[in-house]
Amino acid sequence: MSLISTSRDEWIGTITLDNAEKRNALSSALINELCAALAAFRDDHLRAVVLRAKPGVTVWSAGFNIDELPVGHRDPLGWDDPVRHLVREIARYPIPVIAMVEGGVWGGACEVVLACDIIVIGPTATFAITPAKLSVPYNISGMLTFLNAAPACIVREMAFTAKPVNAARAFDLGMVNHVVPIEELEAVTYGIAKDIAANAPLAVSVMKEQLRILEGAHPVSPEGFERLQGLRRVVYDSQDYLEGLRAFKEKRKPVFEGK
Ligand code: KGA
Repeated sequence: MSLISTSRDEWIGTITLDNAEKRNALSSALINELCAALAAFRDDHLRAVVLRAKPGVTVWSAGFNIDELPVGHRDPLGWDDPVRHLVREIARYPIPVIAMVEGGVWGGACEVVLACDIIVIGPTATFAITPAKLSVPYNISGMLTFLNAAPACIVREMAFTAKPVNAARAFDLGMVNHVVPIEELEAVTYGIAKDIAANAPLAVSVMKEQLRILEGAHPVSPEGFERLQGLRRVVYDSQDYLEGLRAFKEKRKPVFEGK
């Protein structure tokens, strides 16, 4: 059974997350389907893609599929993890991707949405950066996605508290482009997609790539990189990491001891 559905209307493609039972958690299966849909739209030379969930969802996506996180002593969010693949795919995708969001956006899904080119949300949208709830060391490029999307003090508050930010605050902080009443969500989103599709696709595509490269222009020294990876390793080698996974499976609050 498919975990997403797709449709297209002239130059605009739509990908709809469609696994409500698992709250659209970003399993490798779902991400594989999503990447295949993106590839098909690219091959068909579409000009804008809308990434959405089904109307009325309370959870847009619950983030990384926690059941697929490795059980200890292995980087849970390394180069090859499915969310990293998807974020890279969206960032390098030659066509603008517009996230249309209602409901909760958690952890890795928050990064995916913030990696999209334009974000239009309804009043029920919320955004949470959740690694501290699980004792997961988020990866370095992922932290950069957050830093490029919100002021540093807000990223700190979101990452340290893991509390969701509501739609109005996300808009006030400049994290999203538009917050609109639910009945206008589709009209505003597809209006933007149509404006993009009416413009010169080569120019749009090159500007997207320019912005990606400029946003990523944060050199890190080899020593700095190794230090960050070493610090992350302490977290995924910890008992707290195992406790975070166990607590989620057992549907209880984790008890973290800082070791
Ligand atoms: N991974 C795997 N399964 C998940 C999941 C996730 N992230 N979120 C939900 N599920 C499953 C859940 O186990 C349950 O399965 C079903 O989806 C419905 O969830 O039916 P089952 O087999 O028991 P639930 O909890 O009953 O739904 P709800 O009451 O509507 O609550 C929705 C939320 C989203 C509030 C709740 O499911 C939740 O708190 N999920 C975890 C959210 C989260 O912490 N996500 C962060 C994932 O980590 C992440 O992205 C990383 C790596 N990170 O932050 O570093």
